[in-house]
Amino acid sequence: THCILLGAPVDEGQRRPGCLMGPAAYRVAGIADTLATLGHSVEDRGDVTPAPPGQESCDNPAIHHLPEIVSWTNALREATSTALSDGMPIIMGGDHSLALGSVAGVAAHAASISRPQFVIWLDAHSDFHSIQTTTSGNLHGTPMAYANGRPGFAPLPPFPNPIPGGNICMFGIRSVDPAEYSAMQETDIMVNDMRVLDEQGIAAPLSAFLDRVAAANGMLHVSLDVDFLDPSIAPAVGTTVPGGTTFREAHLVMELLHESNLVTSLDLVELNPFLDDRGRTAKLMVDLVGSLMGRKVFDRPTRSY
Ligand code: DIR
Ligand code: MN
Ligand code: MN
Repeated sequence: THCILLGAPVDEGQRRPGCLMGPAAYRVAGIADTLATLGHSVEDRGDVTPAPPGQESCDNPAIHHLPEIVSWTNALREATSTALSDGMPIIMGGDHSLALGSVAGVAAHAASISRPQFVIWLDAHSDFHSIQTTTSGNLHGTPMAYANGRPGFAPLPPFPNPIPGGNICMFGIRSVDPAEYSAMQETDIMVNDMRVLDEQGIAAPLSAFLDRVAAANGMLHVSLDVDFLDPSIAPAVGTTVPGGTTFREAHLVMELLHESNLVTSLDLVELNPFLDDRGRTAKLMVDLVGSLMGRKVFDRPTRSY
């Protein structure tokens, strides 16, 4: 695979400064070498630069840094769709508001080649607010609703070719606000919250979704939020939620995604290196990228008995 690294040092989608250091941390943690060692070609296109922010406003007074996020969305949509013509974009965040742009970019590209777009959202949160419904005002809590074509996103441009709920699968969910919950009730998004993982494990629900992607010849975008992981193994995130996925569950997700051969783009979001413990969260995220891209080291027999 030709892997295209795009740095997206977005920090304005939440209020805990530090995510802007994420792209640098992934580079220091060896993301390019990890991919090259697995036999992939790697092209680092550097950090995306947004246009200077404009004057956009909205009638929700809680909203934080809207003009900056509009600029990031436009720049990341273009960078991601361009990269997808050349290889597999890996968008190194940056907070999760970057997915307003990256997912718009992949959806626009998929529409241009008449393939359906699918998304797997690995996160403690559903990120299903609109600009109108968010009470925190943090736009990192909105990209999944934007991608699903929900109303309430002016002044962002309309999402290109909204992704139907049936093409969206969430894993790891354990923090959903009331307005997100009621909006999701109107969709057929496959929501695998932690209770589903406790009762059914990773493999069965994930395979059911991947079968749908394969049957539709879909493109699959993976959006990996650091808080998908349990805070005990991934402390470098501003919005820790207890009860996340374990090291082994997370690697299993990545290995199954690799074996499916369906993944066409990836976001790495919410890493806040300022909160990290000697780079361990950055290194874990890079190791997960390794599993997603074909590394197999976890008690996989290399011969049969
Ligand atoms: C909360 C937290 N639902 C909000 N969201 C996220 O502010 O809207 N935290 N995405 O990571
Ligand atoms: Mn998120
Ligand atoms: Mn989250």
